[in-house]
Amino acid sequence: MNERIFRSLYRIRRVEEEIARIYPTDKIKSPVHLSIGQEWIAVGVCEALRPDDTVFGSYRSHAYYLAKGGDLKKMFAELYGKATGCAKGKGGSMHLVDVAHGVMGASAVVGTTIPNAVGYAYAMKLQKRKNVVVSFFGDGATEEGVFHESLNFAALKELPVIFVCENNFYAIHTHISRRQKAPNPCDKAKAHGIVAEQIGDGDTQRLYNRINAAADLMRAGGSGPYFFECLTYRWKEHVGPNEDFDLGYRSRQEASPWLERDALPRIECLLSAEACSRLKTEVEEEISAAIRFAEESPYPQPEELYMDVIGD
Ligand SMILES: Cc1ncc(C[n+]2csc(CCOP(=O)(O)OP(=O)(O)O)c2C)c(N)n1
Ligand SMILES: [Mg+2]
Repeated sequence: MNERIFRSLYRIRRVEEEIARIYPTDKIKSPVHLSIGQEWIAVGVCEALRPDDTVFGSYRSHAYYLAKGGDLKKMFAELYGKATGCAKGKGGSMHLVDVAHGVMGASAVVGTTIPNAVGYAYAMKLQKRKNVVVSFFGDGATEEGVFHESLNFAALKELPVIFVCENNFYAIHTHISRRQKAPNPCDKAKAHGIVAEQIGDGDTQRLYNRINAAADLMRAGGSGPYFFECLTYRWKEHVGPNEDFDLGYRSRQEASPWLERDALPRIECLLSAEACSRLKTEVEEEISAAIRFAEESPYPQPEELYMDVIGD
């Protein structure tokens, strides 16, 4: 298990570092919201899911797309705006999708995929399927009205959905304490009658165990939903490949304890040197091949502009 978790964490970290490296060349044609520092949440959750379980999430999408099994070549091609991308090069980083692997699509509009996940879980329940649905969202999404409507409905109908709040304390540049009088996501879930639990930063194994237990209970016919608040920190700027400590809304001093708790070395030290180096080599080769695939792929044809568009 530790090898799987390390591989997934390392893969996401390295993919996003490569995105940050390539970004200034303008080959990547979409804005990118990096999750460096927060990857452990997607990994801890998705490692506990089955291939036919589904995830819904926000524009900060790379980590859960990859952790759930999304195709890496199609992801890089999507970022490059190429026809071989997972959304045919028309969606970019904020609209990653891989339905075959249970990644049901990201959205740039804060909070919107929470009701999508709940609706999907309602369908699962009506069809008596044993699958679990996960909804990933940030602390900012807990300020949306649709968050509360969705939690209420999921609780009322006892749906097999796991809400995962990635609480990095910021919505763009504004700290949660300046946005909310009662800034505790778990309290909001409990107010809707949902079992809620907070997980400390970088505790991948604990998160994995807790998601596993919740998913097992729901598959065995127990009622959902469940709510997990994961404490975390965004290392890079809100959108883009750089740091942003020069902006003044947060300090390097505030960030440093979070950086010290990084999940990656915490799991790496549990593996043998041989296993680490083998896994790293495999991942690096896969990433190089995916970037090559994106670079060599064609752009969409002009006719593609009017395809997949809802209209008369
Ligand atoms: C409905 C809506 N309102 C406002 C925005 C502008 N916006 C984009 S990202 C963001 C911050 C969201 O913060 P959070 O949910 O905590 O996610 P994080 O970026 O921290 O992962 C906001 C307000 C938006 N995209 N959609
Ligand atoms: Mg946030």
